[in-house]
Amino acid sequence: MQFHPLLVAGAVVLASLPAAAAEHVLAQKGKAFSVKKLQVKVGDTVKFVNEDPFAHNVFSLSDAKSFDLGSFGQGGSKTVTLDKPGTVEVECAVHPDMRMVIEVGK
Ligand SMILES: [Cu+2]
Repeated sequence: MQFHPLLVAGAVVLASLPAAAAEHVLAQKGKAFSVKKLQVKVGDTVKFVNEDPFAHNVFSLSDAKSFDLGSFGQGGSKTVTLDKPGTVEVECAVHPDMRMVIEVGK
């Protein structure tokens, strides 16, 4: 039995597609992040949501992901895409005690 070349090519493309990226929601509430540690995969996004009645400025200087979301107030949200594997240490420029870690796996 012979396989049609186009069918074989299609199967290869389907098999190599990455899994759908997930969105993780991470709240800032009571001058703290809702979780201290988050496990994600490369390509996933993390949505930072401010539930405090004052502003936060979430940032990271990590090699795996360096970003600065700027100051955003209550109800505001910013989304970050984790595009490299590694450890991302997340901090808040307004509240030095606010810290959490995102582990980005392959
Ligand atoms: Cu803060």
